[in-house]
Amino acid sequence: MSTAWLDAMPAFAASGINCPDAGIAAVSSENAMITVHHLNESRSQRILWLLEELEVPYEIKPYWRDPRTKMAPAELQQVHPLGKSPIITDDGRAVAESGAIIDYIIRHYGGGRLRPDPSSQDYDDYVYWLHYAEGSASLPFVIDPIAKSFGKMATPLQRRVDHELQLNLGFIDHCLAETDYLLGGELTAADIQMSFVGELAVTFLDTDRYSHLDAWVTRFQARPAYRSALERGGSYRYARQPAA
Ligand SMILES: N[C@@H](CCC(=O)N[C@@H](CS)C(=O)NCC(=O)O)C(=O)O
Repeated sequence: MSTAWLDAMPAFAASGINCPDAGIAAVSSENAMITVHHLNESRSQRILWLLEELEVPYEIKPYWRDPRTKMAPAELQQVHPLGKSPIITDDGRAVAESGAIIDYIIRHYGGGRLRPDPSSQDYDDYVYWLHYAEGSASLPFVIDPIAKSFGKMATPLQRRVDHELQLNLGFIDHCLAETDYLLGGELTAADIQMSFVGELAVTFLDTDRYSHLDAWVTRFQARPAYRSALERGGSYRYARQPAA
């Protein structure tokens, strides 16, 4: 495959990244502690939560969205060419993409915690949720505000988005009907990966019809590790106040 397009993109060229390494790039590192490249009000909050649950030491390098465009600063492209958050750096490598980061942290630092036994059927479900969160469930939430910004012109698209939102939220709600967490009675990293979808739902939509999902968000947001991550990460509009 031609890589001529790389030359046109300085951040890509500088990183030396090619496709097989696209999510995991070599970086220089002087300290061994995990650094979370954390964008305010973003998906990277869940990585802080995971590290708090595991009690793994980490440091935060904060980045701030442009107040007008809401985009991440260009500086984040120095860490990974796509410049999206979350990214972690650890042991001389940058790992991007929430699901890949969670999988990496669980494998390297989890010590068997927050995941089912890899030989069990539950593990297949666990991998499903890790992929489903960003591969399918988030997509209608990303398209929804774009469709809305086009107003009436986007009515057919909006109908499709509304259908996808209902389909996915109905599915997640159904999966939580009889258990506290996605894989049963205990929190796993699958809940952490899926948490952003739940938080988008309770923040932007009426979740009366999705009471199990709503209760799950309330439940995980009350966890001490979740609250510690909030304190460390700063302002996060998707966290509800715990009931008094
Ligand atoms: N699927 C990616 C999505 C990454 C992503 O789009 N992150 C958003 C924050 S929630 C971002 O960096 N937005 C700023 C920008 O696009 O400039 C993941 O889960 O890591």
